[in-house]
Amino acid sequence: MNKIVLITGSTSGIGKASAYEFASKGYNIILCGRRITRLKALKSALESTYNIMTYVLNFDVQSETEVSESFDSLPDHWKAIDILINNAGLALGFDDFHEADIDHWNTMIDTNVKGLLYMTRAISPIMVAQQSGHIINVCSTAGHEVYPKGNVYCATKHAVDALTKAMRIDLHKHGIRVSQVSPGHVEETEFAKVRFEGNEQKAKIYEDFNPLKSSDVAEIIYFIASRPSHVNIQDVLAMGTQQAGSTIVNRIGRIHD
Ligand code: 8X3
Repeated sequence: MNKIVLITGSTSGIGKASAYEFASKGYNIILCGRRITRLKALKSALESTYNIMTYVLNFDVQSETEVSESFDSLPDHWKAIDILINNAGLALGFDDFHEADIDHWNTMIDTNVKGLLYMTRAISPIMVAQQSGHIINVCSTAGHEVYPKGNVYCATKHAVDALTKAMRIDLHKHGIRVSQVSPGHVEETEFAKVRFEGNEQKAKIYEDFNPLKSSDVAEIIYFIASRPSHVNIQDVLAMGTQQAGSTIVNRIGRIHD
């Protein structure tokens, strides 16, 4: 019986790269996201390339009702989730605090914090009943440092860091591992496009250095998940070689291409 991994935000970026990474290693995957056309395309691509099964759940993690109804709708054998990857998250806006858009703040808090809470609250009881499981939260370097105009995005990722620790404290006695990955700049994602609301010019933030790729982060997540059961990697803080901090980037060109 293949292990089951559930990935939120699986239709793009780190979530999609993780779906490919785990599929290539023989996991069955519950693909979660808001965009049904992309979910169906991903399901068909993964099943035709790898000898695995996938199950699509189309919902928004911001809605507590949608989260619990989606989880309840899973066939029983799909509910035995081994790994939960809380990947869904976004940055919206890049403004000084006094000028920021409160709707942006609400959406980031509802997705990055409350969505992660709803998912974990729905799935952790199954892991407790199994006395095994692994929760991997996608945090950020923004969960470890605060940078100008990052205000609420950084606050939500600091919350993810606190929740990773809190989950581990409460769940480790049930044999459940709780880990996180904290990447810096990552390309092959919609992060910049979403943060700058489709403004292609502003979203060009990776042109003069090599950031991480979404597949680099997916490989780290798989490494965390594939350690022997007595090993729990608590956090992996990773940046591209040309980055040394949230605001410290060697923008001399893409020297690694
Ligand atoms: C993504 C990294 O520095 O843009 O979470 O916040 S950063």
